[in-house]
Amino acid sequence: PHTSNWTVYEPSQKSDSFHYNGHNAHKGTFGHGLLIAGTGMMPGSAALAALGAVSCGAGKITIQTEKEAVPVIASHVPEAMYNFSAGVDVDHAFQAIAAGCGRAEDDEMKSIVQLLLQQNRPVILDAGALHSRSWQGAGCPVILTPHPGEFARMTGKSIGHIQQNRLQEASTYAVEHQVTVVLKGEYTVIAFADGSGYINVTGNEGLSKGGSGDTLTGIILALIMHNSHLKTAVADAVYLHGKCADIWNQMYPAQAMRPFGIHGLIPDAINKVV
Ligand code: NPW
Ligand code: AMP
Ligand code: MG
Repeated sequence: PHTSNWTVYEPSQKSDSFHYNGHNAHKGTFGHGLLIAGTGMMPGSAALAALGAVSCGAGKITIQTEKEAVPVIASHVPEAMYNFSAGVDVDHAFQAIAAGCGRAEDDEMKSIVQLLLQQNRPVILDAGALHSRSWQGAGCPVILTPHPGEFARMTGKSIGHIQQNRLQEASTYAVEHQVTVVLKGEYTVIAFADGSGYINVTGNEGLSKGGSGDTLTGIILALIMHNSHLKTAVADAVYLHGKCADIWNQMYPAQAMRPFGIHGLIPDAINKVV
């Protein structure tokens, strides 16, 4: 990529991501997000994503999942509502949609993604919703959040090659497919369709535990709904997620950090910015 278009990301106090006021605010002001996530086998992924979303200001969250997943999710996120349909109710008044956490890359997920790309709200695709395909012609902003293993599967390249060329590979993909790519891992890179991008410097190995990425998906969902500037919303989300782990490390060892603890650190992470 043209590295002049790439910068280390520093959030601004003025970002709409952190402006949560307004005299007539009500839950509708802050957006109703749809989270298509979790299964009976992996209910925690949906709970972690929903916790990320609610803790970052989502007004309402509806989770489309399997019935068996609900007791686990509801015990951790009583704010969430549910939808058990197999398809997607794209007519519903959601402001943004995130899909894939705790889901397999199966035919059902593929047809859901197909439907999501035909509507006009921003879509965040993670885990089982990431597969090699052309995203071109999508009617909506598309944000892909692969870790290096997922990005290797999407591109057909090796994890080693991806890791040695993180900026180049993420940027090339983003420009070619006209999507936003959040290539996760140490120094997450956020590549945009116009060739520009950010490098995130928050976060540490305390996040290297199954479930951290699911929380990030929920945080992006929330910030996308109340920050109409998509680039800033995504970058603020990645920054905050990493900042939670950095705040933890000021008090405790990274080893003892757990993904379920991330959402509890979000208030401190936001306070450090504003
Ligand atoms: P290796 O072999 O470890 O070195 P998968 P997943 C590689 C759900 N979850 N740098 C990794 O490499 C998710 O949402 C549910 C380099 C391996 O090859 C998904 O739906 C949870 N390599 C599903 O589980 C908690 C890296 O990628 C491959 C890398 C499967 O997701 C856990 C693994 O990727 C989980 O979130 C890096 N930074 N990061 C729950 N509680 O419900 C990854 N790799 O096969 O897509 O497996 O990421 O665990
Ligand atoms: P996932 O693999 O989908 O669970 O996502 C893991 C999340 O934790 C991503 O947001 C990664 O960027 C983050 N993460 C994992 N390991 C590290 C690390 N060593 N330094 C910074 N962030 C990390
Ligand atoms: Mg993941």
